[in-house]
Amino acid sequence: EFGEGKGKAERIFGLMDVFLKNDPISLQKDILDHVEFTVAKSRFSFDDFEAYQALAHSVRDRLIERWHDTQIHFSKKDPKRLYFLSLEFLMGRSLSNSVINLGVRDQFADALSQLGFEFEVLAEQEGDACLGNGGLARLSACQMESLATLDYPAIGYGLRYQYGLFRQVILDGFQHEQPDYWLNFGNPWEIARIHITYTVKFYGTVTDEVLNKEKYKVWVPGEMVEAVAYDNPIPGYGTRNTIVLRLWAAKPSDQHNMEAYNTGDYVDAVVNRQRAESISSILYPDDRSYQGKELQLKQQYFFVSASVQDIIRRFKDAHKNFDEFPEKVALQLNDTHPSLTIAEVMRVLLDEEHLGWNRAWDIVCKIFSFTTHTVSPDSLVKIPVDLLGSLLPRHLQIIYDINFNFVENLKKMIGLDYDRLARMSIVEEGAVKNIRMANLAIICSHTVNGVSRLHSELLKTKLFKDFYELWPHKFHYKTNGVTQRRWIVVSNPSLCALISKWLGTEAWIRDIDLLIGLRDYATNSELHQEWKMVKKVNKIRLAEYIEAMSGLKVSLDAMFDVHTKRVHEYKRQLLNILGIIHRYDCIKNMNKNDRRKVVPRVCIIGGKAAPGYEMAKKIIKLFHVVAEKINNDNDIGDLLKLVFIPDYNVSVAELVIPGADLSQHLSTAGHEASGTSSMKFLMNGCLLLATEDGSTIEMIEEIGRDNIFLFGAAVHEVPALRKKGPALKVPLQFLRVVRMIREGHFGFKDYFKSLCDKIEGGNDYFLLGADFASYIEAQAAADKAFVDEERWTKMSILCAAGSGKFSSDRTIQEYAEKTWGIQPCRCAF
Ligand code: GPV
Repeated sequence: EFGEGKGKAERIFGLMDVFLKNDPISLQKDILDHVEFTVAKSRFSFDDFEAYQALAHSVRDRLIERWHDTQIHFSKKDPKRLYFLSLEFLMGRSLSNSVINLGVRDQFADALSQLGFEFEVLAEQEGDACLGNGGLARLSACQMESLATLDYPAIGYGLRYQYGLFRQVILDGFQHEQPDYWLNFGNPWEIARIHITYTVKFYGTVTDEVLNKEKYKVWVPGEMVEAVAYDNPIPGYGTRNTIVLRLWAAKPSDQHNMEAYNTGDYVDAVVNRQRAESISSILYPDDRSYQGKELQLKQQYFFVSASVQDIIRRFKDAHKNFDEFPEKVALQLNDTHPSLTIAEVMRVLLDEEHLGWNRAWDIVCKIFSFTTHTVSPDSLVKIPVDLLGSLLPRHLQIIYDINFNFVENLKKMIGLDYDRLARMSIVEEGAVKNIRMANLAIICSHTVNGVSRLHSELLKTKLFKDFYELWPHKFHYKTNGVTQRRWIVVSNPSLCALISKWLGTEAWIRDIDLLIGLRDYATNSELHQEWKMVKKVNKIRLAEYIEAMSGLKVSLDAMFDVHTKRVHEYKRQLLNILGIIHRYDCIKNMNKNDRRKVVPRVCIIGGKAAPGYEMAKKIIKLFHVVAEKINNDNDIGDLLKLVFIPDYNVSVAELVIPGADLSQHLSTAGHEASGTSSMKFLMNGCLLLATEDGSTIEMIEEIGRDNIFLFGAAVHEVPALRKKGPALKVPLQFLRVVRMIREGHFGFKDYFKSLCDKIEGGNDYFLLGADFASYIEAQAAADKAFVDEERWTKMSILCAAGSGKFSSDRTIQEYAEKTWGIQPCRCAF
């Protein structure tokens, strides 16, 4: 005990300031202390990177302070908590977002300038945390930020990959992948919790044992690995609440008995143990496909088991009776990847808590909700039974038991419709027997959410039709959203200031519906001037980046036309390239007079292809060869410039999106579950050229058809077009541009043959030919609008004004109220 007479807590309070101080002098002292004691550099000599590190650590102190307060508050109130389980989080950089959410950005900027540093310059020192692939992973990050801002008691769980998504390097126009060893320079944003560890078991056998005359299953594992927690604080905006994203890292287990008979054995044994770390070492770079690899399954279970142990430990700290579990715990499965959680919770309740099947099943049915992010059956995780049985023998038994009960009940409800029973069964029969994780997730979740209205309709009528007919009440949707803190306040400070000025308040940063107020000024010429200035500032920033990266100088008068996202055939980057070739071809064939009317464009493409996705890699190469030709054609000059932005990630997006005039979202209708980049562009007043797919349909409702360039077949037209096969009529212009590629106009004739074959002669699954004419028309409409500056600016203002629906705050509130049943729990200090 401390002191005499006084309690320990009081004494501790007496020893410290209650809160860290945020005046410029205190901040300077804190930063210098971190330079000296954390970074271990002299306070008289440190560079930008060291200054960034010290700065990050002083911000981290403030995060920890608030997070502790939030924890204490949550423990006291004991609210129902949301556990958000996702194998991917694309957090990007943390510094700017943290200081803005903590409300200390200006104070830190002042303190730094007095020390001779510039905040923005130091912020550029930070690397990206790329622990995810694309939209799904960035959505998780946006949702965590909204959960914190809206004061929800939530915890995110994920994996602490040592290697994030590969870095994309372009050599000779080809994509190459380099490992992203992002922890090389340390990570000030995480807190290693070396005491929070759990043992995760693999392999082995299951035996029957009797305890108090009851039979129990006992799993004797063949391998054990430790999971160590790394906590990443997520501060809310305009609140003291700071929640945490807990990421698990694999470490060798101490429980292993090592028998060594000689030095060689001993060294081998230690090296083998070290292999345990490989479980969390690498993020799989193929989004939307599970390749049946054992390591990937191990990864999923490692993550699931550690998270479930942590959740149950927290519950048991405050509760004795598991019947209360559903009142305190909501488990959100982000796609099928974490759906082993269901079997794991069942296993713990049965084999470790001995609740018996009926009680355990009753609890499991009340706690899970599942969100799917795809329309394609190929993206659903299926695990070969043999693989699952060897790695997780007990889980396979449990899944079989769940399936047996389900199928027996189903027979009573739908009779002996064997085709339908086979489709709905968790077990897929065939040459290789598989476990369908989506079926498991649907059967055991109380709610299945889609990510846009259209997506949800497609789930009900196609992908999960059988289940929808059985349980219509389970199926819902929450249209995705993105956080305006990251996507306006952090990434577009000029626009942020402008919006606050015209709305007369900063309240829209927490309450995005206020953006609608901009509509009142959509034709105000003063706003128009300022709005154009903001766009210009952002275009200059982007142009400088392009020049630094590629040496290419681009004209600021040109339309910056951006198409950035993962490269996929269904997203149709190829359609964009064919359109560019067509544009080039047209310009080449114009007389001088007509050329004067051409709207100059800078066509910017960026995005990674999965390393094994051959067609996507060819698309990247095609863009480069076309760029090579056009950019070096003196005849064309500034009328058309092509730029590939390599290694597109969150921080690059923060730079690119505010600088875009037009953005493209070209997925074949019915293929993009939602799409979220479109929301970021919309908020930043960038016009959209898009198909009526995913969330775009809802955008049309918000901003009106007049303010978006739409093209292409609608969802209901797609099947008929496909059916036509080789008889499908495609425009001559389309055949002409494909022929140019085929005949080697851009070189690499043989290499691009398979690509051309895939879009001609009835093989054009994604309907590039069918949509080509209307795509070119929409592009012409965009050109026409762009030359009418006043009209364009008005459209741009109306896009931002109408983007309110697409905030993740709205999404999260809907989830909280309708799916998770959680309440805000605001930490009031
Ligand atoms: I399944 N998505 C993704 O990024 N990776 C995946 O493996 C799968 C889906 C995306 C969808 O393609 C987008 O339409 C959607 O907006 C996003 O997930 C978030 O829901």
